Amino acid sequence: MEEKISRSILNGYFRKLTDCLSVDVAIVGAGPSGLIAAQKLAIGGKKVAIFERKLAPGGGVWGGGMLFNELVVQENVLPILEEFGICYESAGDEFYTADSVETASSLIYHALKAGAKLFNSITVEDILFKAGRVCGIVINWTPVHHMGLHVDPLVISADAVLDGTGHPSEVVALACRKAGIEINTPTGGVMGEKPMWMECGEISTVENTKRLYPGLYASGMAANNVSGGFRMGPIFGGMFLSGKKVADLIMEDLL
Ligand code: 48F
Repeated sequence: MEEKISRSILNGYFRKLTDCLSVDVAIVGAGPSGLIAAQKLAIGGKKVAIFERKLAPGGGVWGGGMLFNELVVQENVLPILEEFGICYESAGDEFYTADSVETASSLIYHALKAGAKLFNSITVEDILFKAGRVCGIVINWTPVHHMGLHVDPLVISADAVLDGTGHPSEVVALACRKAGIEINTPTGGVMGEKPMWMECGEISTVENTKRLYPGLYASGMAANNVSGGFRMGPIFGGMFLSGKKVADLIMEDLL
């Protein structure tokens, strides 16, 4: 029995990973914008794989605001909450609250149910860059990074790479640094996030969600960091809309 259990796990995992060695869209980071993008792209028929550094996907959703596990959204994203089966309550004015644990688990559940594949405990450490295009990612086990081991990575080919890594915009930052590319921002590089200003941050998160270079996109706080948007904290409407917007852009580009 012991051998069968171990063999089943290995066969199941390697079937999944082998099938994802080449995908339409590789999403780096399973935060809210990446998970929503994954669900929309998978529903749209794209082959999607998400690579998440941590054991638990969900990014900054779980902790709500300062570990109070509630988050706030605006009226215009209630249809997305309803689509994902997330309960909400009116908080007065134009704001609504949702349980952050329910939100995180529902985003994960629906991305996977739509057909996206998720690989956790994997860190994206580089990009694949050929003939003037970002065409994949370079992956390694997160514990390899934590332990500082000298271990060569594996590579995933992708028609589109989405940086959903949150505040540090790790993928775009390393693409600029290592490939020396000029990206679609006013300075041609990563501009850096501005401080907290909720109204502006919510708007700029969506505005800054765009194709930055052939094959390279950013969503959520990564988009804001790249294009110099404001921070917004525990209000999540902009994140949800950013995930939806980037999925639409990628769908159009990959037609
Ligand atoms: O930061 P994060 O939640 O992404 P987001 O979609 O949402 C931001 C909000 O949660 C919050 C906010 C809301 O108003 O400001 O911060 O922009 O999740 C990013 C995920 O990417 C993973 C990281 O562990 C997290 O789960 N990640 C970061 N770098 C890498 C990575 C990497 N190099 N490889 C793999 N995963």
